[in-house]
Amino acid sequence: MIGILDSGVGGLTVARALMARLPGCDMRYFGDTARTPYGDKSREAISACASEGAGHLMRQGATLLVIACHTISALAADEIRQRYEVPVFDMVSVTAARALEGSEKGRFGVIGTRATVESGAYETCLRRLCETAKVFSQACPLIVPLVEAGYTHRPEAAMIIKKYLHPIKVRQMDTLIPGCTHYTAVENIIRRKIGRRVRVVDPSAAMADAVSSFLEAHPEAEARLRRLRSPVFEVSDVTPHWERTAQALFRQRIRLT
Ligand code: DGN
Repeated sequence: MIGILDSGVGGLTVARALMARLPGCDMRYFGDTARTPYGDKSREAISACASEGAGHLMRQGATLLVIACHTISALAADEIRQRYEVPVFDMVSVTAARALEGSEKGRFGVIGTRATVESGAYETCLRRLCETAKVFSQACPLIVPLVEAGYTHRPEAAMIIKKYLHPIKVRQMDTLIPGCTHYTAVENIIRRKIGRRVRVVDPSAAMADAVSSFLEAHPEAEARLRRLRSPVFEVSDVTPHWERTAQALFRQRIRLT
């Protein structure tokens, strides 16, 4: 089974892309809605919460882990990788690699939660892959609450996103990394406000491609993932609000357990 780990329900945007790309694979999602958001927590708190979530998925039988949350990927991926022997995919490595593939000038704008941006994980990863990469990062802490409040179509959302993207536009970055799961829900606004000249990376598609290429190259791993039942969507706290938000982000009716 592919274990998909998230801090809440934002990772469902990644789960959706994975499930569309790999319909024959067994998948189980776990989102920590009881303790979300992780984006304003310390490294220690994020590591502790994420380790519990990863441990839970491993006990349920995961043979491959997808960290479908940029904040966990930025702050706790190495720890999770060290602890378990299964292949672990994280949003930061996969998205940074995809960003580099199509960048002409090597100038990257990164937006994400406060924790992701302050960790410098995207900068580190981009520079490891390309020494001359120029990276400018901007924390956008208001976007997650706007999305979770269902404000995606309100003018307030567009105004706030425009303000956040302004410094990236001014610095003439050629590629934008929307480094947070929730930004998929406001992708149209982001594209409109950043302008046509900037390429916007799709982290969920990058993750679906990365896992599917890995499985093509490792048929023995794929055999262990063969789908035996419907996907399970588990969260640590179920409320009507999380059910509504989950549905909006997954864009389909799902049952949270
Ligand atoms: N899933 C988180 C991320 O991708 O960074 C956003 C939600 C949160 O925990 N703040």
